Amino acid sequence: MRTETPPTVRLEDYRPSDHLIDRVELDVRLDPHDTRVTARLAIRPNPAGRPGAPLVLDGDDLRLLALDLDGQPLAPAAFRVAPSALTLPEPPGRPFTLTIETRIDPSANTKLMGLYRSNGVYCTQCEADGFRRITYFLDRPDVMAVYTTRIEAEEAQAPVLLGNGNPVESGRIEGTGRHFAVWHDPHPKPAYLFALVGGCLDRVAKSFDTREGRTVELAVHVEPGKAERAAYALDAVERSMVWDERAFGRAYDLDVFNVVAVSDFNMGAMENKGLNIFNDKFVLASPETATDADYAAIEAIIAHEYFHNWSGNRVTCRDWFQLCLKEGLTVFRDQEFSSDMRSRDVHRIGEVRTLRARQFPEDAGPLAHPVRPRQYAEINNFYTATVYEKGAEIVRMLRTLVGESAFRAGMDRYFSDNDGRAATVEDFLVAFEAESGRDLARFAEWYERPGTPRVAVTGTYDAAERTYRLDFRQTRPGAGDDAPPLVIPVRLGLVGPDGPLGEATCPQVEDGVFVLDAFEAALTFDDVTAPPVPSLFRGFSAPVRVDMAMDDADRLTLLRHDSDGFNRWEAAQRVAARLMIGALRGAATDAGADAFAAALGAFLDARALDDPAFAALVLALPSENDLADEIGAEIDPDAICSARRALRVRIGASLNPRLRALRDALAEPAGTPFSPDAASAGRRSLRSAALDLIAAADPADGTALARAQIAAATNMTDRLAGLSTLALLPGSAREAEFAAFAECYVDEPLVLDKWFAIQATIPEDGTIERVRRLQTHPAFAMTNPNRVRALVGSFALANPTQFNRADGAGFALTAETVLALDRTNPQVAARLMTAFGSWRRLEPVRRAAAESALRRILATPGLSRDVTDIAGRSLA
Ligand code: 0A1
Ligand code: ZN
Repeated sequence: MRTETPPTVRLEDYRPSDHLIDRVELDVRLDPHDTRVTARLAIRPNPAGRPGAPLVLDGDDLRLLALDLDGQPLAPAAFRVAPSALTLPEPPGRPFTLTIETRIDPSANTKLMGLYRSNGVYCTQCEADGFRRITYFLDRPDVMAVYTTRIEAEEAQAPVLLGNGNPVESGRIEGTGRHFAVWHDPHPKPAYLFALVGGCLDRVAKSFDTREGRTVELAVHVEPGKAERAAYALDAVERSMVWDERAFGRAYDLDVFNVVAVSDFNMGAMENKGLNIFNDKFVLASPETATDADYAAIEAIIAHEYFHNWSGNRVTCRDWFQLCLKEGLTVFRDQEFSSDMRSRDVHRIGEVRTLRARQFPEDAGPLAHPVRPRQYAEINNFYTATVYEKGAEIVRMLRTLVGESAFRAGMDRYFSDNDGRAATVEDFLVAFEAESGRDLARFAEWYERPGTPRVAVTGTYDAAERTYRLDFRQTRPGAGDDAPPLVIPVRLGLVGPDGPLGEATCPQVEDGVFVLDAFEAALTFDDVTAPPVPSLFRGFSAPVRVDMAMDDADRLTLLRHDSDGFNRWEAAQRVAARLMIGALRGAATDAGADAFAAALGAFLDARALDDPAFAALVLALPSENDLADEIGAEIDPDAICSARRALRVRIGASLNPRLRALRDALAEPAGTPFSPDAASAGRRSLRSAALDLIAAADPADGTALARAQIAAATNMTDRLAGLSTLALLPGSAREAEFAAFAECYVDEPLVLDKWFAIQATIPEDGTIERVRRLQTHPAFAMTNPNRVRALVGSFALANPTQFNRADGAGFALTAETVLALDRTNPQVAARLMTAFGSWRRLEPVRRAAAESALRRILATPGLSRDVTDIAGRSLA
């Protein structure tokens, strides 16, 4: 560990590699502490590189054992070696083979990058730059090679040996207790997509025929004894394959597709070619251990990693600045998949909630960056909501602009023109320009600057002319004063007192979309027979903040009558947010809250049973973090929490009989088998949303109902919802249920994560002590990223009142954890640090406390590059 001022990598400095590697033959002899890797690399000068340039292979924490060039040991004067690079100052100016033997210790690899052991299973994580921890290499995505991998291990320790591509050969090495497997991947790939796995694993499998006539063996591998929990993931793999063939014409291209679940993993999952490696949280599911949200996340992440096979693997990124090219596009693809599997409106609302909860605050704080960043000190810190989620929104806007059919044709062209290549954002846009005939040069600006745009809108009705005029004005906070206007697709329509005003027309609106491409623009609708309510940014057609003065009554008209599901939900959210923010500024009235409750009641009467999932979202008021984001400055989380609680109490009281009736109507008849499908999940979510509001207004009743729900629960969704409701109701019942839960799931780490998380998010003063106590619980481990995220991550990112305590105790707890973790796993430590991302928007006392915690972190000797980067940018 060393303190370093991280060198900055800049997009403008990109140049092609001076050398290329065409073929890699790896021989990996696995051993818990002394793994030997022999890499035979077929290297040649790159015609596009500098002639005669030295060969500098990347390394990280490696020990070199032997080095040959074309079969001859290299003289010591012919190379230089360090743990972080292997240099041949004068490599041959012709193709040659370099054979490198290195030694690594997978058991000591606590960073979980490169080759490591998770619960005894050997596995790898190479994105973004982990391959250099396995062997010296040109570890950059534009160096693409064909890999053959021989894996050898003690058979008792690792009976299953998996690699990229197709299996070629396997066998025992007689008399040694060892065995081997050889895998060959015919598709050239960058090193970040390399993977291997060795361990004791059970599996579920099935075969799948692609529409191109290839029979593929699909398999999901999990820890012994957990195979039946892998069935849902396997089914999701198959559904993903079918969907990508139909929706994007993309078929799978190998004979096997393996998914492996491991328990120690820094991120969600990884799309290694033919061998996706997953955090087990996103594979394992049974009704007793996984919630509906878990099932949905498994489906989405299985799909995401699978879809990368084309968007990321067949077509990869030229450099890490283009990360959104694979990630934004693949998120868009997995969102579309989930929307097709589930309810599109409900899914869209979920996508926007995530974007607003994670990306908007990032874009408004010190860690803001463009979707295509122009520089980085540590690339692993750029797997962000901006690159992923805002990146996906850009693809969605592109589809809105060019239309469905040109979009699909553009995707086909992008894949075929760039197949087997490392591409750029420009390569992506060119494909859509060619298919749509539209100049996308100005649209490309979306990739270039940070900040969430604002669009201010005013509407004017002219009764005499029967016209309605909308004036738009866009601004780009955070993007710089010279930022040009963005091309913003505004999907919109007008709504009257009884429903959408279909007859109103406007020449600039085509297929319901107006393209705002100047700082200011106006629209006029004709034939508007009554004062309308505008429904703007339907389906959240652009990732912007919309400022429009509109009274609650008009918004509630939208809740009732808009044809757009997203905007119906949005209308209720806006009213709720206005009421809560008004209350904390002393400007809201009880009458406003009561009118809102009445409107919600009418809405529930009319629609709740038709679409329970949607109704549950309407009842879930904007979160404390949503409100903080909207307030934007001088934030007092305690005041926000009280204002939100007060509105929930009022609504809960006013709707109590209805909510109880709804719960009864939605109760499942005894003996109904559990199904994770969207409709069943929707009914469960509305029942629990109702419980939550009942409990807010009547804690005694809420406690009784929550306990009854827990006692009667036949699945984790209902049980956990009961426990979450109880978590907000201090008292002995809560503690008794917490204790009973822990006892019941003592051997289920993923379930205990939920228990850690619920307790870490209790908005009470005692939570700090509770979290400290839980850090010493036998089930907690700083070495496991899921445990850390469940306990400390939930505290720092999802408990605004306690993380932001005015006495600084929340910041101190988080800072201590970050510093302790940084010694073993800097990547996860750096992620935890992002909780400080909104510190400048706090009121002065909290702001000062956060700043001093940040300064303390930054001043700590021996800090990793990962944490130095986040702390440094947070304070800049
Ligand atoms: N590419 C993966 C996410 C991922 C990124 C980085 C990792 O290590 C630093 C690991 C996984 C995905 O998008 O799913
Ligand atoms: Zn991805």
